Amino acid sequence: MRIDILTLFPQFFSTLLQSAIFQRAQDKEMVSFNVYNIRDYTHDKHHIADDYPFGGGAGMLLKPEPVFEALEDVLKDRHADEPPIPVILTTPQGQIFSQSLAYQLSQHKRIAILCGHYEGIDDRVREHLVTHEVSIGDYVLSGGELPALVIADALVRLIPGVLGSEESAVADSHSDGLLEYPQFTRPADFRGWKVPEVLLSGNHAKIAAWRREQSILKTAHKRPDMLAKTSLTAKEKKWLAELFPIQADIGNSSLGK
Ligand code: 6GU
Repeated sequence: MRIDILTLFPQFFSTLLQSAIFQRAQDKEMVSFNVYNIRDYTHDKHHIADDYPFGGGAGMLLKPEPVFEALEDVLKDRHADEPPIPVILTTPQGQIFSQSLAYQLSQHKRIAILCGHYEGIDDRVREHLVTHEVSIGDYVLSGGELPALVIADALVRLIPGVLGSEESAVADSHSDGLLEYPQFTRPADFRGWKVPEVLLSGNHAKIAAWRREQSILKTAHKRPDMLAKTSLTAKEKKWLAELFPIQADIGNSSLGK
């Protein structure tokens, strides 16, 4: 997968590029990551990329010309027979990022992420260039760079082969609509706190059943909203309804969709 990032602050991205997962993914050529400075696509002496809003108001807006030129330059080597490349704008007005959107985006060979400008961006960019507007949550950040890093990180770890074992991405919290079950390593007894007996039993079927049960319980406790969108078996629903009579409807996958 190729991820192209367009930003006014390219220095933001060096940390992520140096992380172990990204390094390995790039070394193995499973992902290539390119950062472009929008300011490089200005033509004036001072490389000005923002301007005052028409109609007045506070703040400066990112100008359309350097953004269009930068994206056109980045996307120009796409062949006509290749699928369109998603262009993601990070903005607090976007759809909330989720594991399922991460998964959808990770299916593309290429994506581009345009980092939103903290004060705003000329609306013609959003209208004519951007294919997805994405927010990472209901709070305000100073710019779209951290959201772009969040999105890139979530995508890269979904690319097959990037993580050590494929299993670790599959078992992650959220991947099956449930939170991850509790995990333990040695010692089996730490300060008198013992690891659950079943995990030491060597009985893989029992361990899998325990983990599934723990995932469901943890999700019911911490994120009942997630449980409403996931699929549970009839037996699991009955068991859960006995434990949580008040949420008798949880786990009915038709509800949350
Ligand atoms: Cl994508 N941008 C900004 N500026 N703030 C945010 C956000 C994005 N997502 C949540 N808050």
